[in-house]
Amino acid sequence: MPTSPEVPSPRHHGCPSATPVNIVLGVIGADCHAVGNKILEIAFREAGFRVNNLGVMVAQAEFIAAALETDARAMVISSLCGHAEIDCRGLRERCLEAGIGHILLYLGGNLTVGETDFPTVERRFREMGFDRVFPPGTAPEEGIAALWEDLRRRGCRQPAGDTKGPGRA
Ligand code: B12
Repeated sequence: MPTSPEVPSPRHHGCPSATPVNIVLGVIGADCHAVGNKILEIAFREAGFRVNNLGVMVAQAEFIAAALETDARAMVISSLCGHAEIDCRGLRERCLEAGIGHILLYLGGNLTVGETDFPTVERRFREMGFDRVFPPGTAPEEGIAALWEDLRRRGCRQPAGDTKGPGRA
């Protein structure tokens, strides 16, 4: 499965430059590791995103519903417990089915158990349709910089004003 297609879907064709960029954040699957999620929420919000933080133990369908509801440009997904491959399988395809095939998919955390060769891990998740895959312990700032870079390529720019998102917390 390639990464998100070059041709944008009818939705997610870029963002009006004056409005804040919505993202959906969460920890996927049965994973309950909560601390990094809260840190990511604060960091992305302070960086200017409107963060819809779904928290921990989030199903793929919940990510997709939230992305549709908020017209999100990206899903920023964590997986810490080592089950990322199972929990993330089919997500890109489900996004395509839902009409948000062009949404950016970011993934980070402790994605596997006992596998230390990150380039191999990264390749596997890229083949599953993730746009960016981050190794264990990646600082939120690295993800934020990458996201602005990807969004800029799609015609978005960082807004100066409203940074409050529709998140739960
Ligand atoms: C605390 C903890 C727990 C607590 C969680 C409490 C809670 N509600 O949060 C409890 C005790 C419940 C727990 C349970 C389990 N845990 Co635990 N846990 C940890 C521990 C010690 C710390 C996690 C933490 O809070 N880190 C601090 C935060 C700030 O860091 P972070 O989560 O990594 O997130 C940062 C970065 O990774 C990054 N990041 C994260 N996601 C993303 C995404 C993107 C896009 C980007 C850019 C960056 C990014 O930014 C975050 C903020 O700085 C880690 C070991 C460790 N030192 O990391 C193990 C660890 C994650 N747990 C582990 C395991 C195995 C489990 C269990 C399966 C154990 C068991 N057999 O039951 C269960 C799973 C339960 C479940 N359903 O999820 C393993 C995972 C193994 C793996 N993947 O290889 C670890 C690595 C321990 C180990 N070395 O074996 N755990």
